[in-house]
Amino acid sequence: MGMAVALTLAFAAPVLAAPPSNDDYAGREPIAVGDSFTLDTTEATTDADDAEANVDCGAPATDASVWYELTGSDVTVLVDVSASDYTAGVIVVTGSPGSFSLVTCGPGAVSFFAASGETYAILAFDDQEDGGGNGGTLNISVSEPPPPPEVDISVDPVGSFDPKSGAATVSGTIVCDDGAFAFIELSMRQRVGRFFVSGFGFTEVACDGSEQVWSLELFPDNGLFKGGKANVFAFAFACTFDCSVDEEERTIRLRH
Ligand SMILES: [Ca+2]
Repeated sequence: MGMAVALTLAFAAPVLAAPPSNDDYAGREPIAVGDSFTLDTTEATTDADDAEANVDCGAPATDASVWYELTGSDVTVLVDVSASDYTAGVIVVTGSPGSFSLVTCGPGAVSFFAASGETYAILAFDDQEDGGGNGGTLNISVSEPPPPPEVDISVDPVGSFDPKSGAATVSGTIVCDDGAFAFIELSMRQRVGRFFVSGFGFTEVACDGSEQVWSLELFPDNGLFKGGKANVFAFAFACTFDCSVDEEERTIRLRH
């Protein structure tokens, strides 16, 4: 029976970390939709090219910056550095040093339409919003942003009113995709005698993909809401990276 001899080779950790090869514009690394990279940026530096790219952006700092290059293909792309272990920002420019033209910039993630035939330089950097350090583990991904969330609002056929205050309560349901954030605006108009009484309200909903009930108290701008018919216009928009809209207009009945 033989005996396996394991040789342990101890590799010394590098004592001097070198700046990443894409520290400067000239070393920019190709990146494409679907890519996701991590990179140690602690030795990356900032320079005059960063400052030029930041002129029309105004990020608080462009420390520990590294460059990527994306070739457009007529798709909207999402560049996300928010999973980095420091506060990272993104600047996207076209052109070359001395003639940069800002496409977009922002903390955490940006999205933009990457046109076919255009080359985009992407700068990922430490914006120092966390107050210190120089870079860290950059986590950068390029993907197509998710489609705008689905949203569907409905208004209940019967609402209520308070004869004392003249306020009305209108309710309904909303369904919107999990993770989206929705905003509901409601306006109501009721004919009371020779006049119209109107009211307006809004509320927010954290979407979870299931049907959720909303209810809004509308205070009349003038006069008092009363029993009877009223016209309601409900408008909902739900957003992730993009927003979508749904609206419903209906006549409801107000009861005491
Ligand atoms: Ca740099």
